[in-house]
Parts: sequence; C-alpha cells; structure tokens
Amino acid sequence: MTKETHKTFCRFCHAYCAIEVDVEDGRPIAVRGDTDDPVYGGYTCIKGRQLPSQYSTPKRVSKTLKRSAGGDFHVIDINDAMDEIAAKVTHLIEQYGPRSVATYVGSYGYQNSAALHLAKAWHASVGSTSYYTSVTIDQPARRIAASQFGTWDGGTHAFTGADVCMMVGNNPVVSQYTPFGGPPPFSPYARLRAEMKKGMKVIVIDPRKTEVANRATLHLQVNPAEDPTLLSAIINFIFKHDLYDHEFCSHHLQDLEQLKQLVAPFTPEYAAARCNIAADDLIAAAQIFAEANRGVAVTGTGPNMAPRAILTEHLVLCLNSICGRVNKSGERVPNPGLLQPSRPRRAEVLEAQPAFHHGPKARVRNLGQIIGEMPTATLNDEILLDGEGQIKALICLGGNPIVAFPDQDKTKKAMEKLDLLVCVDLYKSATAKLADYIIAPTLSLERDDITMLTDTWYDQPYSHYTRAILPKNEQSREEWEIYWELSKRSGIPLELPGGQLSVEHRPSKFEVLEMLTPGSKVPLKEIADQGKGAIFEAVQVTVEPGRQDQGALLQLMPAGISEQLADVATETYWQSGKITDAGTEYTHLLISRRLKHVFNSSGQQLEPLQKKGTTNPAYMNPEDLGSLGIQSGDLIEVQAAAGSLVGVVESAKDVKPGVISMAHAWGDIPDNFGDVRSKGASTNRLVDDDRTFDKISGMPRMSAIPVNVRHVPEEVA
Ligand SMILES: Nc1nc2c(c(=O)[nH]1)N[C@H]1C(S)=C(S)[C@@H](COP(=O)(O)OP(=O)(O)OC[C@H]3O[C@@H](n4cnc5c(=O)[nH]c(N)nc54)[C@H](O)[C@@H]3O)O[C@H]1N2
Ligand SMILES: Nc1nc2c(c(=O)[nH]1)N[C@H]1C(S)=C(S)[C@@H](COP(=O)(O)OP(=O)(O)OC[C@H]3O[C@@H](n4cnc5c(=O)[nH]c(N)nc54)[C@H](O)[C@@H]3O)O[C@H]1N2
Ligand code: SF4
Ligand SMILES: [Mo]
Repeated sequence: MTKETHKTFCRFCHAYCAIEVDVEDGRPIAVRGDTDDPVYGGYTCIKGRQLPSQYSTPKRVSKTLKRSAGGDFHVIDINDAMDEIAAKVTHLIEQYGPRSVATYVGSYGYQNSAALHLAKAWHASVGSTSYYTSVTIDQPARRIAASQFGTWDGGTHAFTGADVCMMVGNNPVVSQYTPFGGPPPFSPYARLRAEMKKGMKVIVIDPRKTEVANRATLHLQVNPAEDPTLLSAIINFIFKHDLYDHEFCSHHLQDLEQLKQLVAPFTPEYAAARCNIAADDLIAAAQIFAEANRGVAVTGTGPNMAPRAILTEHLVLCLNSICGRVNKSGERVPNPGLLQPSRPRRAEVLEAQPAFHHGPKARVRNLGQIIGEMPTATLNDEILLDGEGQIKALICLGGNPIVAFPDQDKTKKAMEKLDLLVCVDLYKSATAKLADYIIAPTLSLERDDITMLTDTWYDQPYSHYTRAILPKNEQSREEWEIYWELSKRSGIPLELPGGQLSVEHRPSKFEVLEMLTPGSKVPLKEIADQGKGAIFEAVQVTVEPGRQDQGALLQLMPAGISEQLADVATETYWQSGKITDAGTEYTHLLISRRLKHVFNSSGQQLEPLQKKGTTNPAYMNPEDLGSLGIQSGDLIEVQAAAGSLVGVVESAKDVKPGVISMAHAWGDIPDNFGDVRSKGASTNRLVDDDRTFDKISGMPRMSAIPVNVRHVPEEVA
C-alpha cells in the first residue's frame, strides 16, 4: 500500500483553496486545508473536503459515452468519439457556415485555467461567433456598466485595510465569491472578522438576513429589486450633506451636476418607504459609507439577476467614485496580477469603451455581442429559429443549461433540436442526458492548473501553479483539449497570445498555459517551481502621477442612464403594495441565493453532501406560512407569469415577509421531474427570456420574480 500527501488547490469552486490531498494506492482519500499557505492558511469548506468522493462515486462519467438512436448510452473510445465529432463539426460548417457550431462555457469550463481561452481561440480560427459563457447569465451588468463608465487606472480600494465595505446582494460567507473590494473569497468569514476587529464597518443590503448580514454592522433588509432606489437615496444624501470627495470629483468626473439633479427626488423618507426599511438606517448607511476613508461598495448576483441591473451597477460605480475610493498617486496597487505583462499604473482615468452595440448581432430581440460574447439568454432561440445563422451543434463545457438557463421548457426544446450536442461533464447531468456524446473530463486532481481566473482577485501578489497529482484517465479529455483535437483534425491552428499552437504534437498543459501568459510579471516556471501557493513580494507596483491632459473622465451619465433614473423616480407601483406582472396580481417575489453544500448543480450527486439536503427548499418567512396555512416541509406550487414549479417550503426567519428565497440549478429535465424532495426544481421554470429581458445584456428577470404560492398535495410532484 502506498500513501502520499500532495499539495494542490481545490477546484470545486472558484475560491481555489490551497489544500493537501492524501492519496492511497492512486486514490484520493482525504483533503485538508494547507495551513502553510500564506493566503488561505488552511481554509476549506464542506464541498472541497468531499473532493475524494468525486473520484469514487459510481455516478462519475469516467469513460466517454455515445447515445444510440434508442436513447441509451454506450462507451466509445475517446479518439473515435473525437473523430466522429470533428467530422460532424466540419460537415456542419461546410453546409451551414461557422456560426452553426456553438460553445457554451459553464462554470466548470471556468474551473480549468485553459478552457475559456482555447474555446475562444477555436471560434476565432473557424470564424464562428457562436461563443457563449455563463458570465452573460451571471453578472454581465457589472462589466457593461464599467465599460461605459471608464476605469481608474490605479484601481479601487482593496478590502484589506479598508474601513468600510458595503455589500449589495452578495453573500460571500456562503458563496466564496465577491467582486473586487469585498471580502476575499478564501476564508471570507475570518477575513471579515479580522478587518472588523481593526475597525471596519460592514453594511449589507439584502432582502434576506444572510450569513454575512448576521455579521454586519448594519443590515438594510430591502425589498427585492429596489437597489436603484436605495443607492440613489444614499448618493443624494451624500451630496446634500456635502460628504463627497470634491477634489476627486472636480478633476475626474463628468456630469456631476446632472447626477445631483437626477437623484434629488430620492429622499431618505421616500426611499425608505419604497424599500420598506427605516429611514434612519438608510441615513446611517450613507453616513458610515461616506465618512470612511477607504473601502468600496460591491454587488453580487442578487441585484444582477433583478431588473435594472446595469443601473444598479452604475450607481455603485457612482457611489464609489464620488467618495474617491481609488488608489491615488503614490499608493501601492495591492495586486497588479502576476500573469499579465507589466505596465505602468497611473492616477488617471482610462476612457470609457462601451462593450456592447458593436460586432455581430443575435437574430432575436435586437441584441448583440456583449463583452465580446453572444448573450447566453439568446442561445436557445438561435438553436430553435430556422434560417441562416441557425445553431446546429453545441459543445457544452462543464455547464448545465437545462437547469441553469432562463426558460427551462424552451431550453429543453433547444437541446433536443440540436443535430449535435457534446457535453464535457463529470455526471449524466440533466443536460448531458440529452447529449449525443458525453466526454469524460480530466478531473482537477489529474491535471495541471494555475490560479488564472483569480489572478487579480487576491489582495496580495499571490499565485499557485499545481501539477497533476493523479495520473490522467486516458479515456478523458481536458476541456481545452476538445478544441485542440478539433484543430488537429481540421489542420486549422489555434492562435494564442504567445503564438500558434502546434497541430502536430499534443501540447502539455504547461506549454498551453505559457502560451496564454506571455510576458507575465513572474515566469510561469518560477511559479510552478514553488510547488505550492506563494506571494511574490518582488512584484510591487505603485500608482504613478497622472499625465497632464492625458486622462479621460469617469462618465456619470452614459447613454440611457438619465432616462432610467427618471423612470425609477416616477414609478408608483410600490405605493399600492401590489405586485403585478403581465396583468396578473402576485403576492410574493422569489429571489436567488446559494446553498453552502453545493455549487450550482454540482455536489447534488455526492452522498456525503446529500446529507445536507437533497432539494432546494423554497425558504419563506414563518409569518407568510402562517397566513397561507402552510407548514414547513409541505409541498407548494410557485406560479409565475412564465411558468410554475413544485417545491418544498421551509420556514426561515431570515427571509423578509413577502419574499421567497430559493437556489437555482436544481431538478431534472422537465419530463423527468422525479421526486422534488430528492431532486429539487429549477427556478428557471419561472423565467421567460423574451419578455422581461434587459435591452443591452439580454438578461431576463431571474431574481425578484413575481409569484403566487399555494399548497399542493404530495402526489402532485
Ligand atoms: N434563476 C437563476 N438562474 C441562474 C442563476 C440564478 O441565480 N438564478 N445563476 C446563474 C449563474 S450565476 C450561473 S454561473 C449559471 C450556472 O450555469 P452552468 O454553469 O450552466 O450550471 P452548473 O450547474 O454550474 O453546471 C456545471 C456542470 O458541470 C458539471 N461538472 C462538475 N464537475 C465537473 C468537472 O470537474 N468537469 C466538468 N467538465 N464538468 C463538471 C456538473 O455536473 C454540471 O453539469 O446559472 C445561472 N442561472
Ligand atoms: N456554496 C456555493 N457557492 C457558490 C455557488 C453555489 O451555488 N454554492 N455559486 C457560485 C456562483 S455561480 C456565483 S455567480 C457566486 C455568486 O455569489 P453571490 O453573489 O454572493 O451569490 P448569493 O450567495 O446568491 O448572494 C446573492 C444575494 O443577493 C440577495 N438578493 C436577491 N435578490 C436581490 C435584490 O434584488 N437586491 C438585493 N440587494 N439583494 C438581492 C440574495 O438574498 C442573496 O443573499 O457564488 C458562487 N459560489
Ligand atoms: S471554498 Fe470550498 S469548494 Fe471552494 S475552493 Fe475552497 S474548499 Fe474548494
Ligand atoms: Mo455564477
């Protein structure tokens, strides 16, 4: 019997915790946090500690599968599968043009450090614009808002060392996710506690008293989808009480007076009544935020799934900027990113470059490319709509459209209509069950990776290159290899930032990663040679003075913002206390959330994690259950304008009355509902993508969904 311990990092989620894995006879048997790691310090979560069960579960797809005409899967050699897939792709491109072949990179595509880039390079090489990722059904509004606002080249304040942090619909203690300036995604609770001990004040804006709200200085339990109202009122208060950074505003902001005028109607009393909070709490939030010296407001998925996400994101940018929360000349950029080339960082604004309304158009809803990608909320229509440009084949890298995409029934129709669906998936997921091929992925411990996605998320210059610690399953492929295999078979090479990838010999992961990071501040080999995660202190970047007459201005009023703000100010629906959608009245708003023991639809399959629950409960306030005559644990039907689901209700005091808090990405294919108690249900049964969508991002209303609730007998599910 052999037993070894290896250092690596966990890729169950994007927190990339440094771990030690015990391997016995070639099988991982235990995971611990690596206490030596200078950033993670031994942190892990329940999901990461169950990594070994991913390798041992009989549910794992460990050989590549092909679906026969009868619908059954049989094992196929990976090379034969790739030959067949490549031939079909070539044929479709010849017959229907390159746009007929699409990629969707889901969350486990992101977890492989080369997948995204090689998929994109392949699409460029064949001229297919049908490239989609989960980002455009996640928080595209943040990227869109930033692109039309402009960027402070010195960066915004980091969390560590700040004296305030405002989180708008972000729950990093559970999600281990936070955008720049919020608690780092690794051991977020310890980080929060450490900074609060040093005096940081934390403000949380969330309809639920979340795990992070429980630890906050101040929690504003707002009504869902009212973030634009609340943020406008906070900004207005800051202007009215002269709490803003005049010096920064006068040099670097455009249209300050117009912003002042547009937020003027949002008094604390008006906003408090509309958001259903105390006006004093709103005032306290504005004062705490503006009177601090360092620290920013950040957003999470909550407001990004709700209507007017771009406006919310824009107002957060405005709030941070009027308070001058940027690294100024002479200050250190805490982490300039190690994998990118060096460049000077200056105390000036990089001009706004709106990342939309140029490039190829979608064939529906007058939408176009955003942040260089096609909007995922249009992918189903591009498959279903006949005619030129129709998508005939989809390669799905570690994603699960059936449970994650808006409009579940439409998604199922689309997946079934495809001539070719290839899923690279660890499980026979709801989507993979409909695939023509399920390719066994090379799992995280079997492959090299680097902390590429998180390179600029750390607030220190940290990086971790891990070698594979288990031998590769020869019948598997890494997500990026699919594209190299296609390139090799077609002879069309992939262009990467460091040059052309050979079609002759199979490159190693290290070679690929080197070609993705030419000119990195620290050579990849030096990072890899550490054998563990490390801080590269030598990488010190200080913000240089701005150049005379060179900087642009941050745009407080880009196109469309003034109209949207004026619209919000004139809305009256909230006065009646009634929620209507498509002419029908509703009683509740259903909001999104994350569950600690699973990562979207991943983890639901693993027995040790199933002990924490096998459904996505519909959490409701006990007051609401009382008035509806429903008991915790009952089955309920949740009915929205777009559709309905059956869920298991659970009483939760932390949820605001009138609100249902429910995680997405559960359940199975609609015809195969199964038992909701053992499989859950997708909240995307309540979402339609062609009615409530944002005109720029295409994102439909995926949180704050108007719904009615009724008790249903057990046999309905
Ligand atoms: N209503 C509503 N809808 C939402 C959201 C919401 O809040 N509300 N959130 C949105 C967001 S933020 C996102 S990111 C998307 C997520 O959308 P997706 O990324 O499409 O969904 P996931 O469930 O994360 O899919 C992950 C898939 O990867 C597979 N997998 C697990 N481990 C591995 C592995 O090691 N390798 C490979 N290749 N595959 C693996 C899993 O079996 C699963 O099928 O959903 C979005 N949809
Ligand atoms: N354990 C675990 N971790 C995960 C995931 C998971 O499924 N499980 N998913 C991963 C993914 S894909 C992502 S994108 C990140 C997301 O990370 P986060 O953005 O932190 O996601 P959530 O934990 O859902 O927090 C969103 C919060 O928004 C609140 N909210 C909902 N609607 C509104 C609204 O209209 N206004 C306001 N102000 N708040 C609102 C919800 O109550 C919730 O607390 O998490 C990632 N990490
Ligand atoms: S937070 Fe948990 S799942 Fe995510 S990387 Fe860390 S240990 Fe893994
Ligand atoms: Mo996400």
